Amino acid sequence: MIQNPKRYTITAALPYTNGPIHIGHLAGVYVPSDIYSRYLRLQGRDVLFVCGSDEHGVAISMKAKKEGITPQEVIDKYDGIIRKSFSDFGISFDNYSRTSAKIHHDTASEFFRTLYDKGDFIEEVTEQLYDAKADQFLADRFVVGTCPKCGNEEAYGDQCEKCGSTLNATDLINPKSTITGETPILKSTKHWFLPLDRYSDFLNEWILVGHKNDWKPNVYGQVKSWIDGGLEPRAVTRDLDWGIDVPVEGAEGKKLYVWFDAPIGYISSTKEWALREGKEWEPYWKDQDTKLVHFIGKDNIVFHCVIFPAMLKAEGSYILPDNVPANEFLNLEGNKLSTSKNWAVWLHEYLEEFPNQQDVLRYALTSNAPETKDNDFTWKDFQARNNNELVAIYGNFINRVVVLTNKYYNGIVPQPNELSEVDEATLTELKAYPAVISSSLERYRFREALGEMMNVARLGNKYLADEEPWKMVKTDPDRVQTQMYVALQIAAALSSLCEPFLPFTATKLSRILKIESPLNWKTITDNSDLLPAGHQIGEAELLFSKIEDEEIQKQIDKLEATKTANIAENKKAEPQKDLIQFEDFAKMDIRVGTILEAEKMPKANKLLILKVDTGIDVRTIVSGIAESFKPEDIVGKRVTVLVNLAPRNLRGVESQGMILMTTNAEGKLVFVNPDVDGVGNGETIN
Ligand code: B3M
Ligand code: ZN
Repeated sequence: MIQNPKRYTITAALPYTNGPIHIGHLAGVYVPSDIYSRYLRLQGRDVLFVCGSDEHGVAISMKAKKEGITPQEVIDKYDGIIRKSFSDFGISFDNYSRTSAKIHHDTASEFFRTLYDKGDFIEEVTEQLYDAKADQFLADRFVVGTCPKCGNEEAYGDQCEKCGSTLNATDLINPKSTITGETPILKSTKHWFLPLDRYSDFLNEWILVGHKNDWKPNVYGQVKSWIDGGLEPRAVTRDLDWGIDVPVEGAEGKKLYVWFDAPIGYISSTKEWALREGKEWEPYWKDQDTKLVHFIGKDNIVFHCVIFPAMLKAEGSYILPDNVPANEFLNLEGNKLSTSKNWAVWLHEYLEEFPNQQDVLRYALTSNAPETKDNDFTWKDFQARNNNELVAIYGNFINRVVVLTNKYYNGIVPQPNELSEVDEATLTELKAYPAVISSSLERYRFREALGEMMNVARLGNKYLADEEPWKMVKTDPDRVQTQMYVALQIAAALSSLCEPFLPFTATKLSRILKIESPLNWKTITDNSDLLPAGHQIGEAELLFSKIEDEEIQKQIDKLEATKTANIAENKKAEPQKDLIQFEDFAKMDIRVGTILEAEKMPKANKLLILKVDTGIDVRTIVSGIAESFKPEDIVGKRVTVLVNLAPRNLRGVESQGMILMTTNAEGKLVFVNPDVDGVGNGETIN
């Protein structure tokens, strides 16, 4: 682990521009990387925080085919949406580029060419999966099949999202083309392979020995199992029509594999920034005094800890990542987030529902961040975090300090008198918090750091609750001046200590306290006179507002509707039964009827005893619909009745016929209702 780096290069995984981003992306990658970058800046460190859109790869081509537009139109649409989402949520990239940019094509091509000219690739003709019907090779997401490692039946040709394994398409069991559904054949084709096996010793030494103690266990474990499993050469080119051309002779129709070019996107984004800012890019990628940290989700671990470092090592002039603090996955209301099933909270939609409440989501996601294991986002928890913590602790403290300072002193910070022991202890505890929060952040423990930041607000609340300035303002105004001065120092410290986590709140609070720029955390540690006597603060403004049950129920209902739609969309019709002859059908006597009476069958949860007017007679029919209908709700219901079904004895009651039912998208029983206005009971249906 690098000590006292001169500068930091922080990267966040490049989002594919095949769809918008959701809370899982924020929780897993973008909020933690933004917290870390903002934190470092508040220490006065030299930080470069880069990202960009990942615009090649089969995911883009598939989206284009699905939407009937070109890949360029797909990436332009979603690059714009994603950039806006990041900006809306205060993800403070120093540069956000895109891999379709020329600077990236040039950088990635040059990188490939350097390795090619050094003879680092294996050039080989191999058998690859081919869809004869689509006349296309099947790489990556163009093929799905059963993962040979974990049995996931929806594994892609290059990776299994369930177990994180990185695969070769030919590894898949029972592969199927995602273009035509056909079973692929094998066809020869030439590709260039990165001989990962040659880097096994280097990776062992660098990671399994060198980073055994400072890389997160979930990351170290996945990398170790991958290295211990034996590294093999991996193709870094593809037979595709979308991507970066392979810059060597004899490679017509070949593109760079997206996972070869995408990580190089961090470097091209750095170059783009340097060109714009008139800076040197190379120190951020080649100076040993630079700390390089990759923020990613767990499905990207192997690409960032094995493949990209092997590429950097092969090229020879680059530094290697000091840490890759990958997060696990965030689930939503107990189910895996899914773009394809629309099971997500999309960032652009969140802001429509909760305008200007970015920090509430940042707070809730950090509080539940899947740092060591998959975790679950629920709307109820989101509401509780806002109401019970942000409103009740943070907002309440600030509101009391600002309201009382305006009420007692017209917003002017009062001159403190002699500090009591409690005052001294409180200010000493306050000055320790930058180091406490820093210690968690330096170890990428963002949930823990957030909790410590909130303890500063708790410190303020406790101080005011114990001191109760409002009770002695008339009897001992000198004491109250000191109390309010102490409380104001806590508020000032909070405006900076919260900035990495809640940047919008930090800006608002700084504006209320009239603090020109975020306080450097060293300032908070070194002295407690952050808001000197005589400083004028502004009027009180609510930092957070209570979220009502109705607002949350609306979000929960929205997800339920999505679930229903998914069930309906994914419900596969039962296969057809064996053919019958017309004579068989003619034997059935199906009539229109009306339910006259209904009651529950004693000691039988599912059964109702019905009295049905069939037009022929009024008869008893027992029906298994008690879990879907209350007796009183179905009296008078017009129904379809099979009247010549042989009577059956059900729990001592003779049932003479069958009411026709089916199930709806939620799996609930419903009546097969003939459209029978004006049709009398007894009319035949077949
Ligand atoms: N586009 C993210 C993903 O796998 C991928 C990251 C690239 S970072 C170089 O969804
Ligand atoms: Zn798997």
